[in-house]
Amino acid sequence: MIAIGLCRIGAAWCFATGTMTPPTAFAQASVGCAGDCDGDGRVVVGELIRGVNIALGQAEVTTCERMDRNGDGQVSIGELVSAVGSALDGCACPFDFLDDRAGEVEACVFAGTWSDGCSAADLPATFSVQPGIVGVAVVTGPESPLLNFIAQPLDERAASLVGYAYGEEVVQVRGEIRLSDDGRGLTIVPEVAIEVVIEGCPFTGYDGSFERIVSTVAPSP
Ligand SMILES: [Ca+2]
Ligand SMILES: [Ca+2]
Repeated sequence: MIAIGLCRIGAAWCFATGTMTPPTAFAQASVGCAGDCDGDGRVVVGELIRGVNIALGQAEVTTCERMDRNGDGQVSIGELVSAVGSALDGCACPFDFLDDRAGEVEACVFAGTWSDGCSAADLPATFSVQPGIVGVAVVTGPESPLLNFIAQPLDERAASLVGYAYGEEVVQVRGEIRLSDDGRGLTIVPEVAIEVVIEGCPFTGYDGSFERIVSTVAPSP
């Protein structure tokens, strides 16, 4: 059992979660930057070609295990798309919850949108990853506080919801945050209803997408 405290990146609030048992997956190596076969921190055309060859069954997955994000021994179209994203956007912020480059990149922040299900407009949101913490900040209206979710990574694609903060209120809540296979869609599923109303709708869940890296924060020397 360990005691951990969580803080939202760039925000003034923190809260402790008490004692938690770290998930066993926590200590396992992650797959790192999508498509970066040789682990040099970038994805080049030759690596994309290797991924295509694996997808076509013309090469073994062992020739580039970082293409196979979900470890099923195959390279899917979604996994190729992730690798192309790495080639275009760089490897500094891979779209997963466990990052074996965590010593080099302290925090990654992505921007996206979500729909609350009863509003026509998509609302801005940010998604941040730093070692051991996943955070999602949701715009709830022009005059309303941000709704901040905090979660603890379980594996590359799943994180265990710890709690949320809304204005002065900090509430512990269980549930799950999950990334889509291509790493660009994100859902938040709390186990119980969250007492926050957004544009007249009670918050029941989140289904959003994240396309753009906003910033990276280099670790302190
Ligand atoms: Ca590479
Ligand atoms: Ca796969």
